[in-house]
This record gives sequence, C-alpha cells and structure tokens, in this order.
Amino acid sequence: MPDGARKKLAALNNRHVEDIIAEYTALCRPDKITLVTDDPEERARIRQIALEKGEEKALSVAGHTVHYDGFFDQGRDKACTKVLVPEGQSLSPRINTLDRKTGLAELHQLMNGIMRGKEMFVRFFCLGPGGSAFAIPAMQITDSAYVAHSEDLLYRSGYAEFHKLQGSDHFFHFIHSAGALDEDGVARNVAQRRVYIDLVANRVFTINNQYAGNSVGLKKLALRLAINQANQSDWLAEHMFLMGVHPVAKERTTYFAGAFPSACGKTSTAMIPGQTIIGDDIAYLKAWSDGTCHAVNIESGIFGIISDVNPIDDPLIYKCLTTPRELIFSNVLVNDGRPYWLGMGMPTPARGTNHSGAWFEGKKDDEGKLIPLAHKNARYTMRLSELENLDPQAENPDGVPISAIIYGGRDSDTNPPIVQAFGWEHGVFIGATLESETTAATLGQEGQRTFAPMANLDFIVVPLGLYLANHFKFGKRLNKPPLVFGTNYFLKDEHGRFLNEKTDKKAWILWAEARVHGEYGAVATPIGWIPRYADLQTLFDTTLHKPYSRTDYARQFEIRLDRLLEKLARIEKMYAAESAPPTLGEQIAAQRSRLLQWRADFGRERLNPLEIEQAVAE
Ligand code: OXD
Ligand code: MN
Repeated sequence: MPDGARKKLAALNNRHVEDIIAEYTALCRPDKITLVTDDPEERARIRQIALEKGEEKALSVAGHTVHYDGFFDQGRDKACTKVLVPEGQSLSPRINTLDRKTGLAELHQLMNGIMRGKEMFVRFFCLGPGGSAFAIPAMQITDSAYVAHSEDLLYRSGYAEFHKLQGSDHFFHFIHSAGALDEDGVARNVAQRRVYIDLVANRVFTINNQYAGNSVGLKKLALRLAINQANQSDWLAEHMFLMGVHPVAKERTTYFAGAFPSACGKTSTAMIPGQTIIGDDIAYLKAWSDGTCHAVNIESGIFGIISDVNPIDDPLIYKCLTTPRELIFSNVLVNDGRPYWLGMGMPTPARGTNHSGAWFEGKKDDEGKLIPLAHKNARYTMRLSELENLDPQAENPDGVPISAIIYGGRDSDTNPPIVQAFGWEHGVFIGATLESETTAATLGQEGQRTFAPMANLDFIVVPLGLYLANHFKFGKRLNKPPLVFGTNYFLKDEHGRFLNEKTDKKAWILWAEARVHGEYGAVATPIGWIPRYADLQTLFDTTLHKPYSRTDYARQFEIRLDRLLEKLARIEKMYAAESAPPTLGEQIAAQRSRLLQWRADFGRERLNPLEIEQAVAE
C-alpha cells in the first residue's frame, strides 16, 4: 500500500477496517491499492481512472460518460444471489440460501488472485445523512473504477463517519471484483458470478459482475444487511421512494413514502410534476420521539431506468440527461458521441455501439432474437442534487415526517388505481399481499405475476413472518401511523390496453394527500376506501386539466370480487409455507369475509363503484 494510503488508513485508528483491507489484499492480490477519503480531488480522480481504464468512455456532452455491462449482466441476478446461513439456521423457503461455510470456501477459491494486475479501490461512505440517528457507515472494496465512481454519485462520502466510529466495527462492508475484463472493460466471467450475503459479519461479496444492481455494495446489497439490522431492532429498511406532495394552491408539504417493485413507477411517482423528491429507491424509517414516523433517503443519487424517459413524460430528468453535468449512462446506444435509448421520443440511428458491441438495426442474438438499440434496463446514474425538484429537507439529519405510505405493483387485472387501507394493520396486509409482474430489472422472463410483499421480497434476508411482525409492531409504536394506500398504475382492459394514462398518477397521489388532511370523503368497499367520482373529477380538472368521465371511473374502480378472491387464495398459499404473524391471518380472513359478503349482497362478481357510492349514500 502506498505511504499516503497507509497514513489515511492509520488516521482512522480502526483495527477492524485495517484487518478487512489486509485480508482481502492478501486474498485478491491487487497490483495497487487506492484509498479514497472525502477529499473532492481524490473523489474526482476515480472518474478519471474509470475513463483511463476504459470502463467508461466520454460522450460529447461535458461530464457525460457511458459504461457497458456484459450482454448477460443486464439485471439483478437473483439465482446467483444467496444468503449464507450458519449451520442449524434456516430462513423462509422463498429466500435463496447457502451453507455459510460452503459459501465462504467457494468464495475463497474464486477470489484467490482475482485482482491480479488490477487496482483495488477502498472507499468510505455513509448510508443516510452523516451524524444522524439513521446513519450507517459503509466501506466498499472494489477493483472496478466504474463501481467506485457510481458510488460517488449515489452515496454520501463517509471517511469522516469512519473517524467518528472510534475504532468500533459498527459498519457494513462490501467486497467486489468484476473479475477478468475484456478489451472494452467489460466483465468476462459472468458465468461465475456470485453475490453472497454474510449477515454474521455484516458484509457482502460480489464477484464477476458489473451491473450496478449486483456490484454496487451500498445499493441492494446494503439494503439486505439493513433489513437484517432493522428486524433485530425497531425500525424499517424499505425499498421506498420519499417525496414531498404539494397540493394545488395550498401552502403545505405532505411527505409520502412508497414501495414499488423495480421498474413499476417508483421514480416516476417521486418525480410527478409539481412535487419534490427526496429519494427514489431506499429509505430507512424510524418511530420518532414525537410518535410520528420519520424517514431518510439513505442514498444521494439516482440509478434510474432510462427507457421511456422523454421530454414529455419526464422533463426534469430529460433535461439532466441532455445538458452538461457528471452523469453515467449504462447500456444505451452510442452513435457519434451521443446516447440513445428506448422510448426517448425522438428518431434514433440505425447503428452504433451498445451492450452487444457494434450494433445495427436487425442484429440478432445467439438465440435469433432481435437485439433492441438499447437494453430495456439501460440506466443513468447521477446525483439527486442535479434535480430542480429536490426537496429542501433531503439532507435533514432528522429525516422527514411520513404521513402516507403507498404500496404499488404491476397488476393488469385485479386492483383499482388507488385504495386506502382501513388502518395500519390493514395497510401492512396491503403491502404483504402485493403482487407484481416481473420486469427487465431482474434477469429472467418478463411479465410473470409474482408475489412481491412490500416490493421488498428480493431483499428480505430474515424469515418473512419476522419481517411482517416487525411492520405490525412498528405501527404500534406510533401515535399517528401514516395512512396506507395501495396503487396500481397498470390496470388493463380486456384487449390489453391500459385503463389509465401515465400522468393520471398525479390525481391518485393528490387524492391520498387530501385524505391525510381529512379533505375528501371516500367510498367504503371490501378492500378499503376508494375515491368518490366527483372528487376525482375535480382533481383531474384542477391538476391534470382534463375531463374525467363516469365511464373511466366505473372501469378503473370496478371492484373485481372474483379476481380479488382468486388473489387471496394465491396469497394464502404463499403464506402457508411461512410462519406468518397471526395478525396477517386475521387480516386475510377479514378481507375474505368482506368480499364474500359483498358478493352475496350484490349477487355479482363485479361491482360498479358508482352503484356502491349510491348504495352507501342511500
Ligand atoms: C433498482 C432495482 O435498480 O430495484 O433500483 O433493481
Ligand atoms: Mn430498486
């Protein structure tokens, strides 16, 4: 290790940090070690190294670079991601596990000399605002300058936080190696990809990959460690955005948190025009001393899906993607120094370079499938501070008070666009019974309906029953639990056409915001409270400036008793394999009895919300 690095390390006075670096230096055998502090020059140098090593290439707009992941490394790899469990312990059947000793031995072998000929970067970050009650320091070891650079855009630098640790081991650590690279700086050995989570030592190993969902320790790998910690104490670590909601012509901000599976509208909800964003992916929630729920974004950047970002639907992000600033594009098409992606709303060239190498229209993969101009899961990485609509409280160490939580899935045939839970426990039930169709954010087939509790299942590393019990208990600690809502932006008609426009979500969110302040009445249904037609008509008029017909309302808010009962049967089957808390069983039973009762009362499988409204009024 160079003298400078040695000094910076010694200054931390932390034996645990030193031991970890020594252990992985000895095992991975890098040629060089670069230790990065909070110094802006050192941080900026990482980007330069990513360019020099070819992991990123400069584009024509100042500050923009492009990075490519391997053709088979374009999403989170669930199959290769495993929780290492000590002998005698078990988790839920749904969690991919591996015996800890076996996993560590396998890693030891695969990581032996894996950084030979490469540079090892050691970086220090802080999850959450430094010095806050939420903060968790995190150390990243990686041989990828792209990973180290991405983290610079996505997380708060935390060398100073490691000082404050005063030698303790209360931090997470991540060891990543992209393994051998090809001439374009792309990981070669993706067939030997491993992502192993070691809860015992608060660390994650990830090798032979580069896609940030697999490689960037502080993102979904840290979320798993945080879920484990949260469940051992009394807080929540969630796959949630945080946003400030601003009703038209009212001087107030109401903070919302929302969990949606990847690629199901989480970023676009947090970016609804006229609102302010705090974060778009991961939040920690705590019961605050005044009995409210407070939350922080543990990140400070966005690793966003670029497909369909265009000047009409996402003007603020689009502006960032087309003007000078530090920003990384990944897996887009590049032609003549300019990036192109799917759904960007303008003509795209017929050739260029993308994640498949040199690309031309009509190019096919080894299975004969057409390769699109850019991957559907292509991304952009940038700091949140680049956004004009960043909420002024984003860096508040106390977080923001959360008044509402939303759970949303990609559901084409069951749930209405928005429904309000009857209370906290029914809200936990709504989150726990979320289903969603798979997307390109994970490897594997798209469009499959899957069980997606709290949109967090991919990251839950404790028994699901324990995780849900923690949610039920969390509400009990609050004097005023947030209202909980279920949303569904993806409802389709019998011909497969969406029943809503993308922008309609603004009306649902503003309706929910008004509910927080007791401003609208609502229609009681077996699955919760739905909006009244007249209130939505007003909201569509005042916020979206478009008409909202009774027919639209009747189709979107139809209560599909048959589908809802089928869903409940699927959910019950899922939970039969888990030791779910009794409160969940009670909520399932209560929901079923309401659905059956309404079916008997109305004598039909599908209920028109206008008729319900009238029946309730009479
Ligand atoms: C993400 C994901 O990238 O959840 O946020 O896959
Ligand atoms: Mn996510």
